[in-house]
Amino acid sequence: MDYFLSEEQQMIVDVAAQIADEKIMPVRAELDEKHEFPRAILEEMAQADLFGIPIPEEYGGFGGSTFEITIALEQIGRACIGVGTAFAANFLGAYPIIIGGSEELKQKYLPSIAAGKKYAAFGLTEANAGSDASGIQTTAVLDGDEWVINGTKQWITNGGEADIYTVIAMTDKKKGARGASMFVLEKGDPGFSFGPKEKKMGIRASSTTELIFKDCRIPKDRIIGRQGTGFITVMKTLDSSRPGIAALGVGLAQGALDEAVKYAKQRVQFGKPIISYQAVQHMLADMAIGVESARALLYQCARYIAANPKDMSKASSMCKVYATDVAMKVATDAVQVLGGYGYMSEYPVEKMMRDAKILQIYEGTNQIQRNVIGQELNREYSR
Ligand code: COS
Repeated sequence: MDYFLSEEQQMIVDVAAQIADEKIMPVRAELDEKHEFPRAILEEMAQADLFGIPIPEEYGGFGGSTFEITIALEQIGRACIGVGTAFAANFLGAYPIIIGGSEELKQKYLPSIAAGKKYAAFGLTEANAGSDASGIQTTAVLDGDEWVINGTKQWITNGGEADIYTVIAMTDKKKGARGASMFVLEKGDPGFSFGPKEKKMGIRASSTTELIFKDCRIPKDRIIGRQGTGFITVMKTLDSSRPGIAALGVGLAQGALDEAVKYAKQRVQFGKPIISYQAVQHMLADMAIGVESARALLYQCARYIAANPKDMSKASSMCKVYATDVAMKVATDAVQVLGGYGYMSEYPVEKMMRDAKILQIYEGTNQIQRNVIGQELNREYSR
């Protein structure tokens, strides 16, 4: 399929694809096995200017839209969504500053993220606040010229590895969602520590830890935007980042399809390569339809969001749900095509199937995405 990419966009695809094929694929199994953070690969990506894609030009970035970051993440996801998650989490961490940060915060933090010199992370989830994002318990209280933060964030991607953390805390519990505010935390702030690295089913190259705040003190001007705007900033951040998760899904599904076709062409049973049997061909055909339809929806949503940044929720949730459900199905079917070999870690589809599951869970479960789409439909049809 031809998606009519500009010369610049094709260049992004080529650069990301080269890193995926040459730097990530040869080491992805080892990173997974050792639960190893892919610092060397992220450094290669920084050298190739991929970190700057969604950061505005005035802060050292490339000023790309959702579409440009989407096509880069798709290529990285084709090789390994563990590495893709560690990479994408930087943008999730940077979006709150881009969306609501003061000029000073933007100048201070965005150039180093754009250069890949400092990694970023996003702190929303807590033990009792997952889908119910406004149920957070972490608090921030102003004491003179400092905010004092107390609480624990859970399952934070890039935890411990990142230098810059955008974190939401309640500044006025009585006001519910309207009483939350966002802050920039730095690794090394007094009272800020990390829990141990979580052991996960998949995406093991990415680091996941708790963020622990015990009377953590930060300067007053580290608040992002006005007090009370934190929840809206979080919602806008997730609207901005979810197409990136869809892109990791399309990439993973493409990678799984590639492996399944390659295997079906060389695996001989009953005297013929198994790709010559209709039962296998139909599975591969359905996988290919899934990948291409997910990509078409993702590209269209990403282009729509780029042109209509104030109306991104529904498009963002739609591509996230669809592409990640496709990724799970295609990865599962790829394991089936490879049969017993597919179940062994010797072939990459075993890891792809383990990895795919998180796509349906993180950055808002696919059930929450359907809620968002349903609520938008309700609003549209009430006008
Ligand atoms: N953009 C801008 N504003 C938004 C918004 C969006 N996408 N979504 C909600 N808001 C606003 C609402 O308009 C409302 O504003 P008012 O106070 O002015 O009315 C406010 O935010 C609260 O919205 P709502 O009542 O819909 O919030 P809920 O608590 O019901 O939660 C969902 C809504 C479920 C959609 C939200 O909690 C969510 O996205 N949960 C999933 C969180 C998630 O993705 N977690 C995983 C994190 S991994 S990084």
